[in-house]
Amino acid sequence: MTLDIATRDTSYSSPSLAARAARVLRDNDNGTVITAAPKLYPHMWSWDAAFISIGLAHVDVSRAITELETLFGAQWRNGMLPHIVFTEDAAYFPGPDRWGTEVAADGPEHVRTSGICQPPVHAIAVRRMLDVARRSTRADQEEAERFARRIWPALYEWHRWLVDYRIPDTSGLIAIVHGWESGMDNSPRWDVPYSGVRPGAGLLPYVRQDLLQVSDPAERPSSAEYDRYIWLIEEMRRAAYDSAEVVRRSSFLVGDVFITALFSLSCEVLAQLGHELGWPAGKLYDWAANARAAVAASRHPVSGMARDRDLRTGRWLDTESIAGFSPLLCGGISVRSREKLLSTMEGPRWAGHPDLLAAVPPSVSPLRPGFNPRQYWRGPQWPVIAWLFGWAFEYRGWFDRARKLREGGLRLTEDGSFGEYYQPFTGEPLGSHNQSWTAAVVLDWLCTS
Ligand code: 9WN
Repeated sequence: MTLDIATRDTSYSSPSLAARAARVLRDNDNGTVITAAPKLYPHMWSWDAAFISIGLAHVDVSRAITELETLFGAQWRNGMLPHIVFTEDAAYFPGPDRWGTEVAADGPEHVRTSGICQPPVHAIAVRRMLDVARRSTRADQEEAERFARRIWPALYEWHRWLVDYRIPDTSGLIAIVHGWESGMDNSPRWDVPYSGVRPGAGLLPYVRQDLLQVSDPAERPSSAEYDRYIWLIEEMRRAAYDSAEVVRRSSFLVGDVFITALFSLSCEVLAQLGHELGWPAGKLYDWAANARAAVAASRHPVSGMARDRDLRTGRWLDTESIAGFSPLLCGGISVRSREKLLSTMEGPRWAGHPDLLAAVPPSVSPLRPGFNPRQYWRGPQWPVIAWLFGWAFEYRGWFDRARKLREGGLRLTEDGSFGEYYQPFTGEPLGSHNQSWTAAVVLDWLCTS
């Protein structure tokens, strides 16, 4: 499905790149939602929608608000924000029938969703949208403020659900029950826990549609990985998507350090927003502090990289990935440890690797055995991840570092293809082209220089 517009010989000027990015968001608007990508992902994804709303805020504040309202309109009655809100499009597997979330007592009415969640970046999106709107017209500013005030309790409930159901052990890490919840589906982070997932005889046959939408199937997860992904859905469906029961039964239960760090940061951001908008912080600062401490405690004693924890075996997962830099998102470590982590991130094993086209940290280090520069979360660079770290760096006041990530991100994406992810040495766009969240973060980078 790739559009033939991407070669590294092309490099658009900022205004025309911004115009192209805005057009991608417009073209991916199906009238109800802005789909995550034109063909590969014809629905609304939770964390994609957050980034999309940030990009949209630069072109149309009302439309940005609608996007988040649609997502929160699908929030489950128990507070969970689902990872997919389905449109009518049938060209994605697993679709709503396979998820079968109608069996859930807590599901939303009038809209079909998946039964898992994704990283909690939504408070960051609302914060960013508000900041952007405040630089626009008075009408935009007032509309964004009204919206932020209105959505705030729903954001709080979403965070509360994570605390109530997803901190099942004393590590204090937020647990995921499916690699898709991490947003980093086939990252080597999950190889060990997935080896404990054994698809049973009840795994009904299925046809993958994702492989039809990319030029090279090797860029996507393997069939063995997919069997496990789909089996986990079967397990959850059998537990009727009861939040507590799913955590008790799922054969995949991992404390995700990246989600925990984002949760900590988002709690802090939400508390500060509440302060501005007249909502009490409730437990947000406690939740933020506990999550921050859990991230700090997960660090490898030698490398200082944060680690996930397999909660089924009680073992730390030493696999190094971009998630190892999670303490840089939420803080909570000493200045010395922080400097060490920053120099690892910017050094030759990661973003400063001499062969990279752009100084953006890849999903795993090019020096790691098994690094694959073309395969999904096993090596490529993801612009949204660079944006997230850049935003967090700016939030912490590290403006120079934030600027460098922004420059790296723009170098990566200046060909105007808005790839889902990029081959780090050549800058070849991979996966889907015209991916909405890539266009959105490019817009944000360009409009706030
Ligand atoms: C499964 C939509 C989503 C992103 C994820 C990314 C990928 C889906 C898939 O696409 O996941 O949720 O089918 O591969 O890994 O981060 O939200 O862009």
